[in-house]
Amino acid sequence: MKRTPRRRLASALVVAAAGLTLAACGQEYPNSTFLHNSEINTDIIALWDRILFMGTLVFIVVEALLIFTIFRFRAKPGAPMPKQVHGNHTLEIVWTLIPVLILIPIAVPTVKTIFKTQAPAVSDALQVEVYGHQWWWEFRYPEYGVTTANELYLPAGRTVNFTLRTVDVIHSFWAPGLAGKRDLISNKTNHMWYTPDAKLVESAFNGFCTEYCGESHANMRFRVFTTTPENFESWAAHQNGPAALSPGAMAAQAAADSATVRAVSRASVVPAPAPAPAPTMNAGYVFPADKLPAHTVPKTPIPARITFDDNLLAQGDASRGHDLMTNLANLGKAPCMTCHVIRGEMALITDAQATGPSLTHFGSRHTFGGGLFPTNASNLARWVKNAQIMKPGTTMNTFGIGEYSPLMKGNVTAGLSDAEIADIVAYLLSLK
Ligand code: HEC
Ligand SMILES: [Cu+2]
Repeated sequence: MKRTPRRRLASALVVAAAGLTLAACGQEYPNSTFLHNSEINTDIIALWDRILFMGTLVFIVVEALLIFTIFRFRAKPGAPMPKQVHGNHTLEIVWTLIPVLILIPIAVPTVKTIFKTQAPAVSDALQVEVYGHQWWWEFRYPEYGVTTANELYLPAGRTVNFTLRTVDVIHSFWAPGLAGKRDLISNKTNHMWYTPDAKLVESAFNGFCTEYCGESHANMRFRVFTTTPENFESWAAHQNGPAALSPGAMAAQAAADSATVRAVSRASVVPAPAPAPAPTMNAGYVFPADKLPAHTVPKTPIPARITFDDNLLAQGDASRGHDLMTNLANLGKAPCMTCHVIRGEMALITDAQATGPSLTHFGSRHTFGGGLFPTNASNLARWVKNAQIMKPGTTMNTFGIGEYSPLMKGNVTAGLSDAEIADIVAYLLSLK
C-alpha cells in the first residue's frame, strides 16, 4: 500500500488527537472554574454545559446539511438552472425562527444567572473589602478589625460578600477554583459574593489579577484558604490583635505579668504569690503549611544578582531587628513605617494610610510580595536587600548598601548591611 501525503497527514492527526485526549484525562486542573466549590461556580458550569450542548447540536446539524447540499446539488454538465429562492418569505421566517428557538434556552438561564450574581448578598454574609494595589492585594475584614495582604481566609459554608475597590489602576479579582472574575475599577465600588462549599474545611486556592495593570501584573497573586468557622474565628481574633511572638509583645506581656505578680503578692489574704504565667504563645489558627497543595506554593526564581550569605541569618536577632526598625529615621535611613504598619509594635500611620502591606502578622503568612515568594528567611533577606530587583516596578525602597535601585537609578548609600538585614528578617518572622 502506498503512503500518500494525505494518508500520512490523517494518521498524524489521529495520533495528535489521541495524545491530546490522553493528556486531558491524566491531568488535574486545580485552577479550573469547573469545580463545584461554590454556588456561583456550579451556575457557571451549568451554563457552560448547556451552551456546549446546544453549540454541538447546531454544529452537527449545520455540517450535515452543508455536506448533504454539497453532494446533492453539485453542478452537473448540462443541468438546468436551479430554482431561485430569493425573496421567499416563508423561508426567511423559518430561518429567523430557528435561531430564536435555539437562543431562548441559552438566553433565559444566562440572564437569570447574571441577575442572581448581581443581586445583593444575603445580609448575614461575611464582609470582606478587597483593595487592589500595584501589585498586591489588601484584604480587610471590617467586622473583625483585620487588615491583611495576599492571603484570604474564608469560613467554609458561609457566604462572603466582597466589596471591590482599587487604589490605583483597574485590576480584576479572580480565584478560579471558587468563582468568576470581577473588576476593581477606579472611583467605583463593585461587589461579588459566593459561598465556598461547606466541604472545603481545609482547602487552598490560587488567585490572580486578570486585568493587565502594569509591570508586575503577572506578579499580583493571592491565596484563598477555606477552613472551619471555628478556625476562621480563631484566625480573625488573633489577626485583630498585635503580633504574638515579637520582642515588643513579649516585653509588654512580661511587664504585665510581673505587675500581676506584684499586685497579687501585696494582697495579704493570699499566702503565696502565684507563679507568673508563661507569655501567651497562641498565634491563632493559621492554615497548616504541610496541607498546602504543591500548586499553591510559589516557585518564582530568585534573581541571582542579589547576593546574600544565608549563614548570616542564623545570627539574626529579633530584638536587635525591632530596635533597628524603630530607629531607622534617626540613623538617616528610610523608615519602613512610612509605608507599613505593625500594630501594637511601632506605627507612624494607620492601616488605611499604609501604601505597603500590613506587617502586623507578617510571620503568619505563607507567601509575600503578591504571593510571589514563600515566606522564609532567605527570600525575605533578598527582598529587604533589593525588593525592586525581586519584583519589577515595586515602589518599596532598595535597602542593601551598595545595591542598585532601578527606581532611583543609582546605588544605595544610606542603607542596611547584610547583618542588619538578618536582624530585621528575624524580627519580621517573629510577627506571628
Ligand atoms: C516607600 C514605601 C515602603 C517602604 C519605606 C518600605 N516598604 Fe516594604 N513594601 C512596600 C510595598 C509597596 C510593598 C508591596 C510590594 C508588592 O508586593 O508589590 C512592600 C512589601 C514588603 C514586604 C512583603 C509584605 C507582604 O506580605 O507581601 C515586607 C516584608 C516589607 N515590605 C518589609 C519592609 C521593611 C522591613 C522595610 C524597612 C526596612 C520596608 N518594607 C520599607 C513599600 C515600602
Ligand atoms: Cu492588577
